[in-house]
Amino acid sequence: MAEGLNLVSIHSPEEQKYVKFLISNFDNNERSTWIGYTDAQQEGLWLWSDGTQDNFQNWNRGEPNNFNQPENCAVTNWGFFRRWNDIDCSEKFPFVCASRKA
Ligand SMILES: [Ca+2]
Repeated sequence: MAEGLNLVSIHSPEEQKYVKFLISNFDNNERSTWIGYTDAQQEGLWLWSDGTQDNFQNWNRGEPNNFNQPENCAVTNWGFFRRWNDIDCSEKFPFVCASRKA
């Protein structure tokens, strides 16, 4: 990952809406897209890779389910409701990054 960049973190419905908007600008199909949410350090403890506060979640119903054990990374735009799913980190998806403001 380039210096100063992280996978995007999401902290409110407004930020979720904005990330969805960004994705739709690049992908008319609005396919599943990586966000910076992970429980790789401790199963079930979900944290943002940029170290920001864990104050908002938007999981799809039944997620996170760690179905493929492990599913330690998260995508947004999953399923009919286009919400979050935990999924194997080795899967390939587009991603949204963010940089900190100076
Ligand atoms: Ca899952």
